[in-house]
Amino acid sequence: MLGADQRAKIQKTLRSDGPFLVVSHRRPDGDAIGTSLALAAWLRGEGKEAAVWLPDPVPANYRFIRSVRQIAGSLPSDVSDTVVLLVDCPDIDRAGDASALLRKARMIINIDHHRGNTQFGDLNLVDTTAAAAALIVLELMQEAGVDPAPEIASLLYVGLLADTGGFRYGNTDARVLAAASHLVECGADPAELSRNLFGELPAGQIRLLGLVLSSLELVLDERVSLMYLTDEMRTRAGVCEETLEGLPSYGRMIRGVAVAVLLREDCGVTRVNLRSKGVVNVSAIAATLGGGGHAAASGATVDATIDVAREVVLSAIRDALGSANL
Ligand SMILES: [Mn+2]
Repeated sequence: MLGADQRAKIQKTLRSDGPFLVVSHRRPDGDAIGTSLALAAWLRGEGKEAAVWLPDPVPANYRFIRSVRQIAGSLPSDVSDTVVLLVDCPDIDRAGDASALLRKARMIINIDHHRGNTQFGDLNLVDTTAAAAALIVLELMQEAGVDPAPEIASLLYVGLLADTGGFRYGNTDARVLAAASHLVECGADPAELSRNLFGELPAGQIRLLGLVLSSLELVLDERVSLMYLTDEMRTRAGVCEETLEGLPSYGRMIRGVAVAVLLREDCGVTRVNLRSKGVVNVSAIAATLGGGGHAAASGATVDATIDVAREVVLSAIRDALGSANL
């Protein structure tokens, strides 16, 4: 089994007294939020002290999760006695400004599934074949002989749903479906959780989706789709932030498109989301832009206006498609 030695040490640490602090990455997604809360709830269920802290606020579309209220508003000033568990975090710097403090923890445990994880922990459980960090935490629970309580099962199910796009992306495999089945047996409600995650949107988000879809551009022999999300579109739709799951994935649905790009204006910089059908490794493209992610879903930030970013991104994609000989 992957990292058997590290696993055994992590299980031993999880059985210790703690205290524990669970942290995930900036701009938290469903896997980061669900997995962090699930891990802390498991530890608390075992009688340990376990808090969750996230470097950015939980987006509105995840506030249906009741336990997000338990997320700490601030970090403790001293973590020298604390075991810090970083989940879904390829690098400790992804925890933002807190990373300097977190490095002073008694112990750092790194539980992640991103390729390119920097193995920054004192103990590292990095399984890049896992569809979600939630899957790794579930397997730790199963290994410890624990069936997740319904609340924990639901949190882990949210992680699986979010990272597989509702069990549709290329990372959907027998292992993640078996895990989902087990979580349903333990009390997760698949229809309700899917509806909460993908089907409970304010009208403004649908208006914004319409504007983004209308911006579609096909380039490079129609193998690359580009869509844009600008501040002007947010104003027209009457929303402050986009909370649509899978917004970057629409361009990938187009027949013949190998790489889908969503460029989002964000406070003077441009956020770049890249999606592929698995043939082109967009995590390598994101890496040339200083970002990262997975083979079929990655992202980067370009410190430039959306027009300049468009040229930078297209040039990186042109190089990648050229060398992939597609
Ligand atoms: Mn994840």
